[in-house]
Amino acid sequence: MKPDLAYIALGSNLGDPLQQLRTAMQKLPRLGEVVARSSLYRSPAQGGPPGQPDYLNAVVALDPFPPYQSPLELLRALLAIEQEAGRVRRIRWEARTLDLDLLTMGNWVLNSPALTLPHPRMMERPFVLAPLCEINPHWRHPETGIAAAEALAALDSSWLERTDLGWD
Ligand code: PH2
Ligand code: MG
Ligand code: MG
Repeated sequence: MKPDLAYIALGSNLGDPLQQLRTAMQKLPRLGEVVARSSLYRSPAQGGPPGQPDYLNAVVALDPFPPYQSPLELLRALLAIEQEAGRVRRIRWEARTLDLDLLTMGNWVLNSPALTLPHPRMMERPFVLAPLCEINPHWRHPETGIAAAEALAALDSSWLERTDLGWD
């Protein structure tokens, strides 16, 4: 695969999560070519307020168009798509209509107030690592060299279900 692909995690657990993720997937081609997309995964909400609905999660690989080849520009565009889905930000890790997280972009390592790359919690999250491994089993963290598959194997992911829900 091309080296400067962006990997984006999609999540939703409010409203109609399947429809939210499908709509987001229809919008991502505004930002670049979607070169891979994982299955849809279901899991209980990890962290945040109790009693939340289950999440649907997925990961896509995007080859960004020139205006979005800077991580901060791509992030801005992802946040705009969240806004279109009516995303409300009040409490950390509360239920949300749409979460679009920029996981990694090429070998970018970034520690700015607006964005940390790679995503600081991605290596601890089976709902990110399993779909990432599905689309690129060879992906490695650019700083630590740890492969997504190794990180996933070291975690309990028994609570994560790969669904047979379709994107269309
Ligand atoms: N996202 C969070 C917090 N907890 N749990 C699941 N299962 N899936 C998520 O996408 C998720 C979460 C913060 O973004
Ligand atoms: Mg998130
Ligand atoms: Mg987010």
